Amino acid sequence: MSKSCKALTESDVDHFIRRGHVVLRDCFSRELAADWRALAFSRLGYDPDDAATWEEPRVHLPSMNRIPVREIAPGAWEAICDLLGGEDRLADPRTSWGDGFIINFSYGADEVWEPPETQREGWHKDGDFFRHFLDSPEQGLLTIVVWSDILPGSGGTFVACDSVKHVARHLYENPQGLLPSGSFGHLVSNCRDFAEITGNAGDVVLLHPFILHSASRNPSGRARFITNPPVALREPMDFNRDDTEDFSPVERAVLSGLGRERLDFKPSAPRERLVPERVRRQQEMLAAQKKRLAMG
Ligand SMILES: O=C(O)CCC(=O)C(=O)O
Ligand SMILES: [Fe+2]
Repeated sequence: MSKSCKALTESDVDHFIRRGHVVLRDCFSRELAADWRALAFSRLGYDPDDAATWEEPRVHLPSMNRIPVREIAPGAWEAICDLLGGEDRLADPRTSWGDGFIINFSYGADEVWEPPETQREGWHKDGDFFRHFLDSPEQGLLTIVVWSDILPGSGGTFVACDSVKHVARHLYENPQGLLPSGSFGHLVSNCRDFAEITGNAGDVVLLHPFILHSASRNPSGRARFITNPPVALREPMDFNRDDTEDFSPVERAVLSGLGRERLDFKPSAPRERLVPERVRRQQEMLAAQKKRLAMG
């Protein structure tokens, strides 16, 4: 067992360890979601009521506005701290969420919609900005913040709930670290337990950082808004804590996936920050959008 949680029940934590995620409903204001969605349409120069103006099928916006998670969604913040072993293990107590939306307007709408079990493309582990090790601190948790109502078959993220152990084994076997792109997606062929993230604006899904996931096709005609902010740890994960009760649920899931009670893991190469092409593109996008808004 781990130390007691503030927000999550024992059954939430069990679910997180077995299926790599926990869904929290009604965590933040639907008004904030509506305001930031409306601003996103203005930033893009798209008409929210006319899908013919939605030029790109899929957009990943830079953030223009940010608010600390503890202010937007205090309950979700406590749950995040629970899964990481307490607030003092987080890199930044003022970790924020912003309006850097991943908008799925109509991705793959001209192809046949497939369920997660059979969709083969797009599976990945998040974290395009660092070299990945078993204990990496940069992406302590993956979150899906739901900013619009998402019905089934409408672009909700696909999740491979049983991917944590496969990713953990792959990272354990590669102590020199792995580059994010292309290193993990193939592991989805080992997975059998899939979910589609549906829900309402205001919901938050907290996922293990080793969860493989993929964008899905959206033939619904409704724009789907999420953000995917990482939560960084202050220190690398520790699979060899003196007291086993001090393991966070995220660490416990890794140990359970490896079939170990504890593990003295040491990376065999230096940690490395990467600057993804995405960041440069988003800086350009932000400058262009500020100009468009200023012109009214
Ligand atoms: O759009 C989605 O549903 C998933 C996006 C995603 O996983 C990503 O951009 O890393
Ligand atoms: Fe992702």
